[in-house]
Amino acid sequence: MRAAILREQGVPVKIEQVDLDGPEQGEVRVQLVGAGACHSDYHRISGHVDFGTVPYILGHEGSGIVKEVGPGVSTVAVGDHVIFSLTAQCGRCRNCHDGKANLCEFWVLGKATLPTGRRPFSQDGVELYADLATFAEETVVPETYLVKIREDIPLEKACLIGCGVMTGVGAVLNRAKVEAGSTVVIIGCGGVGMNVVQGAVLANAGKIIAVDKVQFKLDMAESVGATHFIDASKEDVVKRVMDLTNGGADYAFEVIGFPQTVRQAFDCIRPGGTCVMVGVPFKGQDIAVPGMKLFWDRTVMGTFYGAGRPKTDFPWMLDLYQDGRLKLDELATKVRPIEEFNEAFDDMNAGTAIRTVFTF
Ligand code: PAD
Ligand code: ZN
Repeated sequence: MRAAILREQGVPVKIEQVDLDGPEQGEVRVQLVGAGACHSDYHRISGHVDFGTVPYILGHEGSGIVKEVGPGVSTVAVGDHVIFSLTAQCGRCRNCHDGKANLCEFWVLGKATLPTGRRPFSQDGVELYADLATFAEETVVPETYLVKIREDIPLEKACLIGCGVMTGVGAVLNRAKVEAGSTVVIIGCGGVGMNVVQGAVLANAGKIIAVDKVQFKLDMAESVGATHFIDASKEDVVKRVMDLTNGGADYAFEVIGFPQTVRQAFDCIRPGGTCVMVGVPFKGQDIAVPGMKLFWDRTVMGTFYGAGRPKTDFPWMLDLYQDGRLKLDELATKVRPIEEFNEAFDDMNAGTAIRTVFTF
């Protein structure tokens, strides 16, 4: 079975043959159908985030079909269509009860093993690290990481819900709770930022100001509902936002991962406004804002996974897609076989793709 294995940060990823043990208690084996290339994968590949667990099977955005269930599994069955969630949703811990499933206390992603410490992937008898491992033909995960979905939606599209859509739309609706009529700035309109734009549309925001350095991204942002556009490679972003909003936006979302652009987002908001950091910060970097500006009721907010409650949010998002009110087809700008792995990330860096979906 093929899988994309990161062996060393900064070195191109190879598609290699691996072995996979079957599911044990509470675990499920899933055959992947679609898997999206997210910048969070690239942070690991490039070394932007600390990463000790190699060799590692990459991938966290994905969808597929249940092939086998381990003992005790009750929420999915063989043949079910599923989307992978970045977080467990155990339904029993304090945060799950509190509606904060993204902070489920049984979250293990990042440890690169199953919750039991087991590592089901191996190669020539050597165990490999993995989290959801959606860049593999098949994977084994706890059932708490899977959301069963309706079967009339193509899985190559549905996979985008698992990270980019949940994070972006969720950042607006679940985390920041943007009110109708608000002015919203989105700095960084890639695979996740495009979904912040979509979230702002769903929130009935007023002006939706898209900021990017690539014209293609601004064009795409228009196609999903942004109303104003700033080319950060040519224009003074803060000044333009001040002009467009008469003194500052209500919300500004940073969706790249640089401290300078978080600061730029903060500088775009008015007194009482909220700056939301969606991008994953590079390792060891602090976020600094001027204290006197913060004093005037401004808020700086982080968001992991758009305050996602996967079992609640994925189904309504798919319903909106089916009704034409949430766009997925437009976001999946390229479909590639998993063998074209490195090319997809070249596209990401060149700014020529919103999301590439891998197929197997
Ligand atoms: P992407 O590479 O598709 O999009 C980034 C966008 O930013 C691109 O369109 C770039 O052109 C644009 N950009 C770069 N520099 C600038 C600049 N100076 N000014 C304006 N625009 C610029 O990445 P993505 O959308 O897949 O991910 C974006 C970030 O979100 C990244 O840091 C990723 O790790 C993070 C993320 N966070 C969560 C979470 O839970 N908060 C989840 C998933 C992804
Ligand atoms: Zn992601």
